[in-house]
Amino acid sequence: MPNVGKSTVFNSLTRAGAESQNYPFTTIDPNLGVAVVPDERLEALAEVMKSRRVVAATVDFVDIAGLVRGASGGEGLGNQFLGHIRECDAVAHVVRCFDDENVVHVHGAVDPEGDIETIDTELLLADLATVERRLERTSKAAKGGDAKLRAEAAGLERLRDHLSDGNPARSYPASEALAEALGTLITAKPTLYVANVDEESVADGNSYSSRVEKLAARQGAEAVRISARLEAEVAELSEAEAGEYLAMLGVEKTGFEEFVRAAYSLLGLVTFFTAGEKESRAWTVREGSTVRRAAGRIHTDMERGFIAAEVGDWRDIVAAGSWARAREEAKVRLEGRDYLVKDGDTLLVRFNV
Ligand SMILES: Nc1nc2c(ncn2[C@@H]2O[C@H](COP(=O)(O)OP(=O)(O)OP(=O)(O)O)[C@@H](O)[C@H]2O)c(=O)[nH]1
Ligand SMILES: [Mg+2]
Repeated sequence: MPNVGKSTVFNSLTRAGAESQNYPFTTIDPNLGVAVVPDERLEALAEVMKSRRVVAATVDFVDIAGLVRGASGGEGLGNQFLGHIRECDAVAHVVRCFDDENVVHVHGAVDPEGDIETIDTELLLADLATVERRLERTSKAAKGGDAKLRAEAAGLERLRDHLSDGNPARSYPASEALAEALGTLITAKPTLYVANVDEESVADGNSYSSRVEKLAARQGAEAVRISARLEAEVAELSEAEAGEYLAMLGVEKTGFEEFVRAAYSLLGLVTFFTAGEKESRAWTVREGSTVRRAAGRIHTDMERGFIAAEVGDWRDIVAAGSWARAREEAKVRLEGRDYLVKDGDTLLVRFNV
C-alpha cells in the first residue's frame, strides 16, 4: 500500500537513502539497494583465521511504488508497478502496523488484514489475467492435437480455478507441465510479511502485528516485525547512544537482522564459506548446487579446472583454528565434483587450469 513505510524499511536495511515522505506515491521509480546479511559464523571464522578482509553475503532489495485497488486493471500506474514485482525473486510485503494520525492511510484507517487483502487481491487478479491469456494461446495451439500442449492447457485450467478461488499460485502443487507458467506469476513468489510497528511495539508486538502474524501462519507464509522508524532513528546515533536508547525501550534487537535473514532464507539459498588469512567470505548458491558449481561462484577458473574440494563444517574449522589443524584432526574431507554443498560448509577448492 502507499505510504505504509516501505521506503523507510528499505533505507533501514540498505542505508541507501531513498526518499521517504508523508504522502502516498513518494516512490514512483524503484530504488535499488544492497543489504549485508549478518552472519555470526563468518565473524567466528574471520576471527580465528585473523582475516584481513571479511566479506559478507548480500541481498539486493528493490523498493517499489505502492499499489492501489484496481492496480491489476492498470489503475495508478498499476501495470508498471506490478512489472517491478515480477522481476524479483521474492516479495517482502510491508504492512502498516502503527498508529499515527499524522501519517495518512490511503483508506483512512489502519487495517492490516484489509490492506493485505487489497494487495493480495490485486496480485491474484494480475496473475489470473496472465494465466487466462496463456490458457487462450495454449488451447488454440493444442487444437493441433499435441499431447504436451493439451496437458498444459488442462493444467492451466486447474491453475486458473485455483487462483479464482482466491488461492495464491505458491500453494498450487508443483507441476512440471506448468513450471514455466508458474515462473511468471507474482503470487508464486515466496512472500514475507513485514509488520512495520511503532518504536514501543518492537519488543512485544501489538494487536496489529499479531493479526499479521496470524494471517501469515494461515497462508503458510512468514512474518517478521520491524520498526522502520526506530531503525531510522538508531542509524543517526552513535553506537553507545543507540544501545542506551534501545535499552530504554526494552529492545534487544531491532528486527533488522531477522528481516534480512528471513529474506535470505526465503530465497532458498545456502551459504558456504571460504576462510583464510587474506580473506574470509560468505558465498551464496541455490540449494542443491554441486560443489563444482559453488566453486564457480568464487572464480570461473575454479569451476573449469575443478579437481576436488576440502570441505569442513564451519564449527569444526573454528574449533581447529586453522586448515592445517583441521586436517590433522580429520575434520575436513575431500569431496568430488558432484558433492552437494550444505549450508555452513567451509571450502578449500583444488583446481588446475
Ligand atoms: N509513526 C511512524 N511513522 C512511520 C513509520 N514508518 C514510516 N513512517 C512514516 O510514514 C511516512 C511514509 O513512509 P515511506 O517510507 O515514505 O512510505 P512508503 O510506503 O515508501 O510510501 P510511498 O512510496 O509513498 O508508497 C513517512 O512520513 C514516514 O516517516 C513508523 O514505524 N512509525
Ligand atoms: Mg516509498
